[in-house]
Amino acid sequence: MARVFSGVAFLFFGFLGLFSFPAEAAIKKYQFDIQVKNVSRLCHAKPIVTVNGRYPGPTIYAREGDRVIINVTNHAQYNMSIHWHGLKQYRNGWADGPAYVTQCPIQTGSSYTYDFNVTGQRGTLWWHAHILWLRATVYGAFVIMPEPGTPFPFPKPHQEFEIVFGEWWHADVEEVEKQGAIMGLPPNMSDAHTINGKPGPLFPCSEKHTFAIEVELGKTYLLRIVNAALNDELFFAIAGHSMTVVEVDAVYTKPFTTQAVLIAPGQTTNVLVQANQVPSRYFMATRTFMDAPLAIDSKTATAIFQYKGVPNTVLPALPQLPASNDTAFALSYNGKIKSLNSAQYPANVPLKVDRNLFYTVGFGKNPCPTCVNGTKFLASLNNISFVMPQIALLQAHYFNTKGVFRTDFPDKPLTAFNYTGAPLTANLGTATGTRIGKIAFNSTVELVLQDTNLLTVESHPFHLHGYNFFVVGTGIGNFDPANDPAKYNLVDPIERNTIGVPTGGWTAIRFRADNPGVWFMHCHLELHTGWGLKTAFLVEDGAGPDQSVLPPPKDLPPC
Ligand SMILES: *[C@@H]1O[C@H](CO)[C@@H](O)[C@H](O)[C@H]1NC(C)=O
Ligand SMILES: *[C@@H]1O[C@H](CO)[C@@H](O)[C@H](O)[C@H]1NC(C)=O
Ligand SMILES: *[C@@H]1O[C@H](CO)[C@@H](O)[C@H](O)[C@H]1NC(C)=O
Ligand SMILES: *[C@@H]1O[C@H](CO)[C@@H](O)[C@H](O)[C@H]1NC(C)=O
Ligand SMILES: *[C@@H]1O[C@H](CO)[C@@H](O)[C@H](O)[C@H]1NC(C)=O
Ligand SMILES: *[C@@H]1O[C@H](CO)[C@@H](O)[C@H](O)[C@H]1NC(C)=O
Ligand SMILES: *[C@@H]1O[C@H](CO)[C@@H](O)[C@H](O)[C@H]1NC(C)=O
Ligand SMILES: *[C@@H]1O[C@H](CO)[C@@H](O)[C@H](O)[C@H]1NC(C)=O
Ligand SMILES: *[C@@H]1O[C@H](CO)[C@@H](O)[C@H](O)[C@H]1NC(C)=O
Ligand SMILES: *[C@@H]1O[C@H](CO)[C@@H](O)[C@H](O)[C@H]1NC(C)=O
Ligand SMILES: [Cu+2]
Repeated sequence: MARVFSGVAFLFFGFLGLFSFPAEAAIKKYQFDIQVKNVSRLCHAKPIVTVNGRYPGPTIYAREGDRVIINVTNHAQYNMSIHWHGLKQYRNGWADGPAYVTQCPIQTGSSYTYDFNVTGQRGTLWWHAHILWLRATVYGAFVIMPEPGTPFPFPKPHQEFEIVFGEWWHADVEEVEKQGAIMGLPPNMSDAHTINGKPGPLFPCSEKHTFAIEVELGKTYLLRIVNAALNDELFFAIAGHSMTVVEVDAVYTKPFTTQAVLIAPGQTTNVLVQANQVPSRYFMATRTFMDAPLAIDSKTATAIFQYKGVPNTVLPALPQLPASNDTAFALSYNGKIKSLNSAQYPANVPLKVDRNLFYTVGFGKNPCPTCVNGTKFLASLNNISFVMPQIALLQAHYFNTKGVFRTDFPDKPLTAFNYTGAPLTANLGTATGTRIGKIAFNSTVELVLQDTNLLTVESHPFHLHGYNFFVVGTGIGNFDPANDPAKYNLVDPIERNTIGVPTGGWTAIRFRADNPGVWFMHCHLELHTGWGLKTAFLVEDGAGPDQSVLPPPKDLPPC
């Protein structure tokens, strides 16, 4: 099958220039050299951490059933690890990547080989650095084609494009993060949003840095959209064109047509676009969605959707994006996303729940004598702000090393309160600890994530490693255990790996804990993760021969 790529940075080791997939499941090998490169996007060049000198990094192409082997060699000054976001890594947390959760970081000058099978998944996922804020520049798409001979459950597109959103800072991102930590305040916002690493012409000195795709009248295109931004949920639209959503987080959806897509950090969305308008140049644009009472970041990144034969002198028009605070659009859009739930791709929602979990999401302020105001912001689940260990949790679990973590994370808050009631300014102190929940192998789990008004309500995209989950319910206000479960969708809820907890609301997810290991769960807003909005699940081994964590690879980085 011939595929045509446009402008997107990629490096396909071993298959360079030859984009035909073998008919059989295969081994796909990649070399990732983490290296610093001087890059210019706005008015100044600056050194950034990259993979193979690319920004964004190379796209990984695999087929369902393939084995993927990626040798990551770290030439940068930071110790680093890479996460393959959304890949399930059955029994193989060693290849998942979050630093100090499943592995210690790959030290400067060292290599680590991520070796995993892509099983039972097809669609768009992505990869990113999983330590500090380094994912600001270290990220790329991960495309999984269906098995040979298996078509998409939607019309075959003429061509595909990856559309990856990011954030760009003028300053060194690690300095920005460090300054925030020292002051105990949110670090500076990014200076630009980007589409495939390019901000587009609405930013100063950015004219040269505009991503464009060329389309032909009458043809249909598949856009594989990834939100790799650190802190912003984003709207996306194409002037004059509607989009049909067909997949999210590598799970097929019931197709629906929309003028705009909403995508949270960590999420992916595949849309079909028909080039059926007057041939011209049209802007594709992305801008922040933020409906909490906080500063709105109104930066708009643009790229160009250009019909073949139209000269570059034609000025494109901007699409109409929903208002930055359009809660109604967000709720309606998310409500439309449902699993395809066909015979071939069923939604196997757990109907019986073995373990009920209820986690509140909150902000707090703890004393910090060295900080500007004597306090620093924290974020917590069930009032526990997670403290990163010095040894990876999975290693400590596998080798039974004591004292690294506790498995007493509470199943529900110690004290119930009016979670989303009037702004809570009392009780803002937050407990801290390396505490995780222990889950029996193959048990079914329901987790309700409840936003609170501790300091402020805000929406939080939660990401679970090692699993997809079903989003069985969501609502505004406080979860009502007596009445809300009756309204759950247990038939065709969407299955995904990252889901927004709405501002001042709740989301209920279900999954079957059939993947043993230690799996990170965190808000995918890097700001909040850094403040401790994270924990992990220790899923115990099963009794069967193929139900335990695999032995670690020999080159697992030392701590
Ligand atoms: C990066 O490029 C800028 C502008 O060309 C230059 O001033 C700066 O010295 C370069 N930095 C490095 C580390 O090469
Ligand atoms: C990984 O790449 C590094 C640098 O090229 C090389 O030295 C090392 O041997 C490779 N490791 C494996 C397992 O191929
Ligand atoms: C990288 O890790 C090693 C071993 O833990 C440590 O000695 C070193 O300071 C770390 N480097 C950085 C830049 O944090
Ligand atoms: C991947 O699949 C191959 C072939 O079935 C198997 O030998 C190997 O152990 C698998 N690797 C992992 C990490 O599960
Ligand atoms: C953050 O922004 C402030 C105000 O513009 C600036 O003074 C400071 O240098 C910035 N911090 C970093 C790390 O760039
Ligand atoms: C959204 O923001 C606009 C101005 O930016 C404001 O007029 C409007 O009241 C806001 N809507 C809501 C629902 O907060
Ligand atoms: C310190 O607190 C005061 C009062 O809450 C606030 O106005 C000020 O902005 C804070 N300082 C900083 C640097 O945020
Ligand atoms: C929670 O707070 C909201 C807003 O103040 C209020 O409307 C609601 O009645 C409260 N709920 C309970 C159960 O107290
Ligand atoms: C959170 O824990 C801290 C420290 O134990 C306590 O002071 C605070 O009241 C708790 N807050 C809530 C909302 O439970
Ligand atoms: C988990 O439990 C389900 C339902 O009892 C069963 O069908 C499935 O085979 C079990 N999976 C494993 C890996 O044991
Ligand atoms: Cu992640």
